[in-house]
Amino acid sequence: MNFGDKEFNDLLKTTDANFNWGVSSSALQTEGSYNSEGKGLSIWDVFSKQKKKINNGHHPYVATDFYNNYKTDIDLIAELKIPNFRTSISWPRIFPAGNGKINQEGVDFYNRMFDYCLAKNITPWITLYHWDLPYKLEQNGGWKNREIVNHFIDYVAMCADLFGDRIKNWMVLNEPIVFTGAGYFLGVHAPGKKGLKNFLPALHHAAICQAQGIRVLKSQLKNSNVGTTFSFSHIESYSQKEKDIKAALKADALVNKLFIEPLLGQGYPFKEIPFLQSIENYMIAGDEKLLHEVPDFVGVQNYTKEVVKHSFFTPYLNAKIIPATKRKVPTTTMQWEIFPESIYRILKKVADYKLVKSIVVTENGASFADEIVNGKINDHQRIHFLKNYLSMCLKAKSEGVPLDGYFVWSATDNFEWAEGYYPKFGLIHVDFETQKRIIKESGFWYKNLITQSAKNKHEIL
Ligand code: GCO
Repeated sequence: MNFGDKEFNDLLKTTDANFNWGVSSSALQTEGSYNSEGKGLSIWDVFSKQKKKINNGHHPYVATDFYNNYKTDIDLIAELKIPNFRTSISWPRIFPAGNGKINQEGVDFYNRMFDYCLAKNITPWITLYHWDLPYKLEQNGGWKNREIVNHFIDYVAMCADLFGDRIKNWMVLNEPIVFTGAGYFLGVHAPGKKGLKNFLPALHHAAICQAQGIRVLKSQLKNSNVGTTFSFSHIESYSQKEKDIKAALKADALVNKLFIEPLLGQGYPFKEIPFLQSIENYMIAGDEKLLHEVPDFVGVQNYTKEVVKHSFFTPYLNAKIIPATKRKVPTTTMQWEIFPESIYRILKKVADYKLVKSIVVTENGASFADEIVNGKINDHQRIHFLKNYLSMCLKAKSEGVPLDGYFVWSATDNFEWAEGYYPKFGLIHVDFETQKRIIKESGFWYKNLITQSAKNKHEIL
C-alpha cells in the first residue's frame, strides 16, 4: 500500500523484523468493575466521586467495561494485525488494600486476559503503575509517605511472580511527572493534593520506585525487557529575550529531565531548578544510589510542544505556558498543538543520554471529534496526525536513534482522566451507552502500515 509519498514509504523501510508496532491502553481508563470482583478502590475512583473534579461528572466505574469485554477488544486488535498490546495492571485489583491480602479474582482476570492475548498472537506489554494508587495507601499519605516504596516493591515482586512466565515486556511507571505534578502539586488529578510539601516527597518516592521496580523485575525475571515511561514535550521559548529563554530551560528541566536524569545516575536537575533543592529534606543516606538504575528501554510519550514565557507571578518556576489556543496553531480537541517535529526533537534528546540503549514510543496519538457516517468513522485528521508524527519518529531512527517500537495511544476511546469521555484517542470507537465498538479508518490505516512494514522485512531479507 502506498502511503501517498515516496519519502514515507522509504522511511517505513527502516523498520526491521524486530520493530515493535503496538497500541496502548491502561487499566483505570478501560476496565470498569471498579468496586466488584474483589477490587479495592483506587484514588481515581474516590476522586471521581468529588464534585467538579471530572468533566461533566464522568467517572471510570464502567469505562469501556474491558474487565468483561477484553476478548472483544483483543479480537479487534488482532483483526488490525497489531502484534503488541500495552496496558497496565491495576494495583488495587491485585492488592485491594495496597498490601497484605491478595485478591484472587483479580489475579484470575489478568491470567485470563494475558492468556487470551497470547492465544491471539498478541504480546502484552505491561505497565505496573498507571496512576490508580490503592486508596487505602493514600489514606496513609500515598506517594508522600516513604512506606510507599516498600509497598510498591512488594506489589512489583508479586506481579513478577504471578505473571513473569508470560509477560516479558514491562514498564514500571507511567509518566511520573504527570501523576506527581497534577496529583500532588496542582491538585487537578487524583488525589487532588497541592503545593511543594506534597509534590516534593511524592516525586522523590516515585523516583526511587521507578529504579527499585526495574531492579526487582530484572532480579526476578532474567530474560525480561524492563523499561519505564516518561511524558516528554518539546519546549520552546516565547521570545529570544534572556528571561524567556531562561524560563523555557527551567520548564524543560521540570518536564523532560526531572525523572529520567536521576534514573540514569545524573541526579536531580537542581542546577536548572533551584527550588527542587528542598527534595533533600526527604532524602536519606544512600538515596542518590537508590535513584539510579539503567532501564533496558526508555518509554517516550509525546503529543505536542509547549511555548514558555517568563512570568514574575508564577511561584518557584517564574515560567508560564502560552496555550496553543492563544497562538493560532493547529490543535487537537485536547487543545494540544499539532507539531510533529516535537517527537523528533525529543527522540534525539533522549538518544543523547549515553546510558540509553533502546527507546520505544509507548504513547503517541490524538483526540479529534469523530463522526459516524453510515456506520463508518473517517477520521482522516487522526491518520494525518499519526503519519506525520510517525514520519518524524522514523526520520530520527534513520539518523541513528535506537527506536525499537511505536505504540499508538489508544486502542479504544476511553476515560481521559479529568476530561472524562469527551476526548476520543482510540483507533476503535466506543459508544459508552451500548458499549458497541467501531473500528475507525485510522485503525485500518495502521493495519495496512503494519502489513506493509512486514512486507518490507521480506523485501529487505
Ligand atoms: C497520559 C496517559 C494516558 C493519557 C494519554 C492522553 O499521558 O496522560 O499515559 O493515560 O490518556 O496520554 O492524554
